[in-house]
Amino acid sequence: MADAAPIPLGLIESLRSARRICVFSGAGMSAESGVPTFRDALTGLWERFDAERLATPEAFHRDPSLVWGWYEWRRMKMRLAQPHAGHRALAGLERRAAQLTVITQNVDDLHERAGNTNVLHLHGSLEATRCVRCAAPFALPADIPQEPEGGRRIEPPRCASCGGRVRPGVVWFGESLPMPILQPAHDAAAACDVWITVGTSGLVYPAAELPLVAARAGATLVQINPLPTPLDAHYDHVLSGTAAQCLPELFAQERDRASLQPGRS
Ligand code: BJW
Ligand code: ZN
Repeated sequence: MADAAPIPLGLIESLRSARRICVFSGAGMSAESGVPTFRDALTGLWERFDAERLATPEAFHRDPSLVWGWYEWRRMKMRLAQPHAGHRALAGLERRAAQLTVITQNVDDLHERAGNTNVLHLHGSLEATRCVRCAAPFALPADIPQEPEGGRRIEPPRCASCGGRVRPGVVWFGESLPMPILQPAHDAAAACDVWITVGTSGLVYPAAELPLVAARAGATLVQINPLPTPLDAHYDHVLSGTAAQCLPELFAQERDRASLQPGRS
C-alpha cells in the first residue's frame, strides 16, 4: 500500500474472528470518487460561504435559491461520481463474511451503488426531497442535473399538494437525526466486534458519539484517515491513509491470512 501505514497483525486477527462489523463513514469516504468533503473550501458561487452556515434551516429560510442551488450542484457531483476501490472492498466484505452494517454520515449513495445493502444514512440523502410545509415527498427528475461548474442560484420547486417549498432530505444543524436510523445505528455500535471509522473529522454530534458506544461495548476500533482527528486517542488502531488505499489492503490481508489458516467459515 503506497504511502499508507502498515496494517498491524492484531487488527487482522480481530477482523478474522469478528462476527459483526460496523463501518462508520464520512465525507472522506467519497473524496476519491470526486465528491468534495463537507469541510473542503467551497468554490464558485459559494466561495465566500461556510458550509456549516449553509447547512441550516435558517439559511434555507433566508435564501432558498442559494441553498437549493448548492444542493443541486452537489447532487450533480454525486450522480457523476463512481464508487472507488474502498467502496468495492466493503461490498466484497458484505458478500463473503461477517454481518456488516454501514453507518454513513454521507448524503450520497456510493455505498449502495458499490453493492452494500445494509446502509444507515444518519444525515439523510440528497435524493430524498420533501415539502417544508406538509413533508410530502417530492420526485426529483430522473436525469442528472446540468449545473455550471461555478454553480448557480435555483429557486426550489413547489409541493404539488400545498405549494410549500421543497427542501433537501438531509439533516441540517439544529435538526434531530431520524430515530428509525439513529436507534439501529446505536444498537449496531453496541453489538459489533470491530468498528471501522473511515473519512470523518468526528466533529459532528450525535454521530461522533457512536464510536464511543462501540468502544464502551468492547469492540476493537480502527480509524482510517490521512489526517489526525480529535478522537484518535479512543482508537485501538489508527491507519494513516485514504479510504481507497486502506480498505482494499485491509480486507485483502485479512482474506490472505484466512486462506492460510483452515477453519474459517
Ligand atoms: C479522508 C480522505 C480520503 C479526506 N480517505 N479520509 C454536542 C456538542 C457540541 C455540539 C453539539 C452536540 N450535540 C449536537 C450539537 C450541535 C451540532 C454539532 O454537532 N455541531 C458541531 C459542529 C459542534 N449537531 C447537530 O445540530 C445535529 N442535531 C442534533 O444534535 O439535534 C439535537 C438538537 C437539536 C436542536 C438543538 C440541540 C440539539 C445535526 C447534525 C447534522 C449534520 N449535518 C451535516 C449536513 C448534512 C447535509 C449536507 O451534507 O449538506 O452532515 S453537517 C456535515 O458534517 C455533514 C456531514 O455528514 C457531517 C460530518 O462531516 P464529515 O463527514 O466528518 O466530513 P468533514 O469534511 O468534516 O471531514 C472529512 C474527513 O475526511 C477529514 O477528517 C479528512 O481528513 C478525511 N479525508 N480525504 C479518508 N481520501
Ligand atoms: Zn406540501
